[in-house]
Amino acid sequence: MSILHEKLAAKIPLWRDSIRNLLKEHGDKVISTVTVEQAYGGMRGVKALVCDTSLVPPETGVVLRGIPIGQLQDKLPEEIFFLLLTGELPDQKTLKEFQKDLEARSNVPGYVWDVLKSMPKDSHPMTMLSTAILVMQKESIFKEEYNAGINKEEYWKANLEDALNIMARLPAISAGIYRMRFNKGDIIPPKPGLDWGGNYAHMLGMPDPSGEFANLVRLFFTLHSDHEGGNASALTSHTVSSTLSDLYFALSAGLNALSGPLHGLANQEVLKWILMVQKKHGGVPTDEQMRKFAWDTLNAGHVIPGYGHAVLRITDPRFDAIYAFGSRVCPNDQIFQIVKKTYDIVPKVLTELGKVKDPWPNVDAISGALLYHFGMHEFDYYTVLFAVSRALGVCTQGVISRAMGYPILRPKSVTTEWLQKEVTKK
Ligand code: CMX
Repeated sequence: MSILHEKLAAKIPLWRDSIRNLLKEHGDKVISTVTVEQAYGGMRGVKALVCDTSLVPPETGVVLRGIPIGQLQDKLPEEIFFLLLTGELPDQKTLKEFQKDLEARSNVPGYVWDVLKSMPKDSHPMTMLSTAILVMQKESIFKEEYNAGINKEEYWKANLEDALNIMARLPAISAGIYRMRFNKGDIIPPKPGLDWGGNYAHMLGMPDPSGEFANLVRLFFTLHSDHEGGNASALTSHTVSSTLSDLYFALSAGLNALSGPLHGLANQEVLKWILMVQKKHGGVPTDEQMRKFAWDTLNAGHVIPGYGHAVLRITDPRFDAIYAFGSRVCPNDQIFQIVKKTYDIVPKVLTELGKVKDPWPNVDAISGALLYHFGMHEFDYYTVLFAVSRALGVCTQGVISRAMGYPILRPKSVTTEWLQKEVTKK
């Protein structure tokens, strides 16, 4: 049994009590209203979900279990998983025990590799990752125990088992996808005793004499782990999981949502865009050239990838963290320099456009530039790193949702005709 079982078994009854009391005493209090504009506008700003793992205040950026992301940059992703799930960072002894538990679960079933190998050679890496997770669904402990008739009070324990097994296998699967899809040679086995992110970097097989690539991977995973419950990937997973589908189904579905260019695929779109800037200007553009390039993108009816956010109203602190890393390890790298130039110019252009609520960069505006610097030039792969990290948030949210007994998600929709009548009612 995982050390997390013990921790959670002690906390869950307290969390359940506090929610029960909140509902009993304040269940009828209004916390949000919905306008017609919000109903048509992707429900932006409607407060109708609970997610205790993280919060995104628009003016500060994501806070994980009460700790701003900026203060967690030096934590390992597995520490973040522990934090999201329990509300506490593990001490060194607990961390070691948890890492051993993950290592013991990390063996990838052979049929996963067979399925991946049989996929079309030009499959998108996100299609491969989502497929790999889905094909492992037959391993689900939740499904098995549900079929055996466990009490619903115990659902979270089975979901936790699934979460841990998925987490443990994700580095090997995702790194294997990189090697397979981009003809990098044989799959590299994990190195016993290495941390979760470090092992992922090792299995990718990139040259890393300074160890800074592994540091970037750890930072990347820590930063992208969780971003409230309402973003498209977390919400999709939450919806699927609320039907009592297991976490294999839920995570695979959530990662399909992450694969859109307005969400996690934006990091690959950014790199494509930056390389176009580089090609057109033979290097770093002048301010005026950058400005024109940005306007040309907008005038062609495209978004500028990596800029804007549905919730944030500042430069994303996750952007700041990777910017600081880049300023330390590769300040003179040309791609990094172009990213800096976009940061100088694009917010002004988007502000001039007039309609963009957040003209500032999000994390995707910079993450790919650093991967590129370290020699990962296959930008189709970048969203996989986002996905591995986002699995931390999605899986922990899934365990907590079952522990709290949240019901099947089913908001009410109305027709345009209903709205037209409603707004003109006396
Ligand atoms: N470039 C051009 N136009 C933009 C824009 C951008 N970067 N960001 C927003 N806009 C436009 C919207 O498309 C919208 O235009 P219309 O009214 O013509 O439809 C208008 O500005 C208002 O949008 P908003 O309220 O500011 O933004 P939304 O909450 O609707 O959308 C987001 C948020 C992220 C989808 C949007 O900013 C965007 O498309 N950004 C580029 C893609 C990107 O970086 N996505 C990654 C986000 C982070 C993540 O999930 O990983």
